[in-house]
Amino acid sequence: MLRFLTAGESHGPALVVIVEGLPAGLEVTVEAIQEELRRRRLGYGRGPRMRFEVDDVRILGGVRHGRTLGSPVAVEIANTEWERNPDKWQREMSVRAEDGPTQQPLTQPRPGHADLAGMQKYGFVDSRDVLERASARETAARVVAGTLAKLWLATLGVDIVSHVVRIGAVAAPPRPAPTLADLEQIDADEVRCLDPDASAAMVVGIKEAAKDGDSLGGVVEVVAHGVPAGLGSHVHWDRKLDAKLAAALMSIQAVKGVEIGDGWDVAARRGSEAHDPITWDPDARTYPRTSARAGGVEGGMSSGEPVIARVAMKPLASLNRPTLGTVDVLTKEETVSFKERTDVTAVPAMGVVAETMVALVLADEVARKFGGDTVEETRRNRAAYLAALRDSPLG
Ligand code: EPS
Repeated sequence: MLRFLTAGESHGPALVVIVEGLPAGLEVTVEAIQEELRRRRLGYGRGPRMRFEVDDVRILGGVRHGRTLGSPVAVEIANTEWERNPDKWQREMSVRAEDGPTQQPLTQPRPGHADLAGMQKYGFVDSRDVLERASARETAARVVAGTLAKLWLATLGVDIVSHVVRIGAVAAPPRPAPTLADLEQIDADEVRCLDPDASAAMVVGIKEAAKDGDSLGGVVEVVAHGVPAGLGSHVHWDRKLDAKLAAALMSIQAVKGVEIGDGWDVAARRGSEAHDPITWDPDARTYPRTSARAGGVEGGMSSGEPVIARVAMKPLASLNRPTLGTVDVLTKEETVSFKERTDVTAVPAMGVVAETMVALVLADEVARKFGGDTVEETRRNRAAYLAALRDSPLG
């Protein structure tokens, strides 16, 4: 339905993304894409790259005079590192055999990174052949795809926000799910956290980890508002909305856990305290729930309530001061891994990427349920579904 592919390496010339399945007539600007990419660069604790990386965007196809054509949308994001370093990255990452290699191979894989398994799987002795693609730089291309999905969803009254609820040992106190109205405040905060005290403590934690050359993980919450009841399905394992969200969120670099609604916590409760009571709204002729424990998904389908997912990111496996033991794959000597420039934490940015992945899953489900070759047709189909629901015996 809606699908996308990315290509490109972190220090290569560019990332590219192709998004297929968008309807015609969607208003798209380079500025809207750049704004989302700017949000992805946010967050205290990012490395030096984020200060000079500009995410130079060029739309190569699928958009004419500010609107999608219904054809695949192709976007290139140039890598500033490549431009700036003709002697280093342009040679190191050159596609021509005669240009390389220019550096010693990286033979001491970082524990917790894709390095070693990737070297074994693809037959490389230089872990740069793995890490350049495993890098979270790739999420810039996903955010471009996600911006297009968000723009489409916005025409259907769906919007998505994220905020940071934990970095390392510091957790923000529980609060109701944020809405789009909170986004400005979230993005203005150094770590994209709504609680000022927690935010300040998170920054202190990041500074301490940075001093030690260490890294920190954390948790973000993503919330989608305006999702109609009935996206996804209970009828097959691979049509369940929560399963799709979990897979999409788990695919983000360094993510190790995803929960929908109260997730792990409900396992410890009794059934009478684990589900969301159903009420009736006679004006809207809908069935609001009085709590959000299920995170807006019941039986693999959206319930009409906000869809809420939490995403846990491990501390980045690249350490500014490597201390974890590894083995040099050529000499078999025990050592510590090679040093690679890195962020102390990327949790605030991961929230923006998580919004992106939720948007792409929801847009795919919208395409599946409502179809439509034009933005207007999808909007009509959605309105007709909701009207039919209100006029049915259920409404
Ligand atoms: C990353 C390491 C760092 C991050 C990078 C992800 O890259 P570099 O080694 O070039 O400083 O900055 O993130 C991005 C470049 C980005 O755009 O998010 C890694 O190893 O995953």
